[in-house]
Amino acid sequence: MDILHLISEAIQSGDSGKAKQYVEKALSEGLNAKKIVNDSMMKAMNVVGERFKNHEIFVPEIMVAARAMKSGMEVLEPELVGSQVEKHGVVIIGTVKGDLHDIGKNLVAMMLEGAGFDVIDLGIDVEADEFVNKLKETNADILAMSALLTTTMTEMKEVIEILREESLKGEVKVLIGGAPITEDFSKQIGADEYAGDAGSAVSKAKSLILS
Ligand code: B1M
Repeated sequence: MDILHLISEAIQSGDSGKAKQYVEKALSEGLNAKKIVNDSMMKAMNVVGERFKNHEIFVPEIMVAARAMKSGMEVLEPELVGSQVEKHGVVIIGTVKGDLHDIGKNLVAMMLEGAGFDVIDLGIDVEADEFVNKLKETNADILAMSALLTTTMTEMKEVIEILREESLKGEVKVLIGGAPITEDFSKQIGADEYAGDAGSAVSKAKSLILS
């Protein structure tokens, strides 16, 4: 079995030790961190998601898989964050209220940092007011929100409404993403940009700074 396959298997079975060990091995074999994430770790989480949808596994199994994914990501963090010198701007990021999913959000945060953004990560289950207060406090350039549930994605609209009410819309650019988010939804709620994955979140954030 090749190393990417081994990482995927370790994540799917929730074996954090093996996930960490195989990610370290993949790096030592010269594999690129982004390739490890995209061609192995993400795929593993998609398999886990499908199996959950089909009632083959349940929340506890997803939790151990998520833990294994995180232990692999910890190994990759220095590679993804790197030591970019040119600074692009400040991004506030968080997963919206009611939503506890943070693996994708963390990946986006790491890649933004790696690309030279200063990232303020508010974590998960972030209230609309918390986003807006942090924005006022820091004068950040971009407000980045993640949602993984169809039931929580509507929270993004609430945040944008508050930005409008407080005349902050336009002052800050709003970038959104997460599995259920689409370009149409982004337009519908008045976000400035939508990104489908962490790589495009970086390019969209850069273009927002220039716009
Ligand atoms: Co949950 N979960 N989960 N879950 N979970 C999903 C999202 C689900 C699709 C599974 C399924 O049914 N197939 C489903 C949502 C259905 C829906 O709403 N349509 C679901 C459900 C139902 C639930 C619960 C309700 C289950 C329950 O309790 N009955 C519950 C809700 C809890 C809550 O949030 N209130 C729940 C709980 C959990 C765990 C806590 C067990 C765990 C999360 C652990 C954690 O994050 N720390 C979990 C997990 C792991 C998943 C799946 C299996 C994997 C998510 C993941 O980490 N993917 C997921 C199924 C799936 O996505 N295939 C599922 C890997 C990650 C790197 O990808 O997060 O998509 P992702 O991020 C991508 C892009 O989306 C994008 O870039 C990232 C990488 O390129 N992106 C952005 C993300 N944020 C972005 C922001 C941007 C730009 C791009 O700009 C700001």
